[in-house]
Amino acid sequence: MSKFGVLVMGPAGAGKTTFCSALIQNLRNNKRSCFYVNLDPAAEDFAYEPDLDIKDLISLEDVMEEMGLGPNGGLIYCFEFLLENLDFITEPLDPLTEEYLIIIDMPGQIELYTHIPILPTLVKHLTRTGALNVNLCAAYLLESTFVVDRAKYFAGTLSAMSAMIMLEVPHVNILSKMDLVKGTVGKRTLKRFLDPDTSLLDDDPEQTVTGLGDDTVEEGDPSSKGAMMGGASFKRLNRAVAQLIDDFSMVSFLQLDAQDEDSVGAILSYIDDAIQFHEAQEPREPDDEVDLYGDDDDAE
Ligand SMILES: Nc1nc2c(ncn2[C@@H]2O[C@H](COP(=O)(O)OP(=O)(O)O)[C@@H](O)[C@H]2O)c(=O)[nH]1
Ligand SMILES: [Mg+2]
Repeated sequence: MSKFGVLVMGPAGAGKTTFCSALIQNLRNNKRSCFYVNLDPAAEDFAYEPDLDIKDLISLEDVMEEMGLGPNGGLIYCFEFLLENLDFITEPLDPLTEEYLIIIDMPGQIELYTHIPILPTLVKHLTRTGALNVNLCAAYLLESTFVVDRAKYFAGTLSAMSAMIMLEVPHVNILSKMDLVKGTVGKRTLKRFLDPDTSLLDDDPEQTVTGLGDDTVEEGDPSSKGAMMGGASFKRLNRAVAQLIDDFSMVSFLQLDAQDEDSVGAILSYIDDAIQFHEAQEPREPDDEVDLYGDDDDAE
């Protein structure tokens, strides 16, 4: 029996937990079952209580206190502990049928996605045939407000791409909080952000306004923010990042406004397609239909 799930990832504050709640609401409205897993050991507030919460295994607060670690080191410790105790996840997920969508809400620390092979190990465990066999899709959220800072946008896009390459599962990349930029960015410009366009670096209004695009600005302290962010090297770095993204041609974004049911529904259909959810659902037995009509007859 296969299982289906989505791993919701992205930087802190990108809107992951909000998106998870919106997904759960959407699934409920459509009479679909879901199982919500929180893997952020620092998360406190939930619109929907998680069905499984890493905090019941280990708390970040305790780890920081007892091990003398900071929040990022503490988080890595929590995940290493989780990997040593995978039954914590396996046992509750094991009985779920193919009707369920398992939603896994991740923490935002970038270390988890880029530095160490914790996530690939977890994903392999979830997807491995013979163990849980979850058809898993990753949803990587990036805040759409990044579009006002194009260097940040390309850096965020690079981190999405790095997660795609590292995890080797189907990916859906999402620009979240679209309601915040809808009125400020024109449709045509927005399109260039949805399908990352390197030429965005050529006509960056921020750079022209502040003069940061000028190679000769800011002599003096080379470590000043202005010198670093406005210098030729920074421009070359951004260009190289954008070129890399363009060369791989792997990343494009869907738009999300978590308050808008249609927007959430559209993203859910992409996720369903990526994991082939509908293909696996039990076809209704002809007998069931007879029963249904039978019920109707009874009601009349
Ligand atoms: N305007 C707007 N704010 C959002 C949206 N999604 C999330 N937020 C806000 O962004 C902040 C961080 O959201 P959260 O879901 O906790 O992010 P997480 O750290 O990625 O889990 C919260 O204050 C949310 O209310 C959205 O679609 N639109
Ligand atoms: Mg969260």
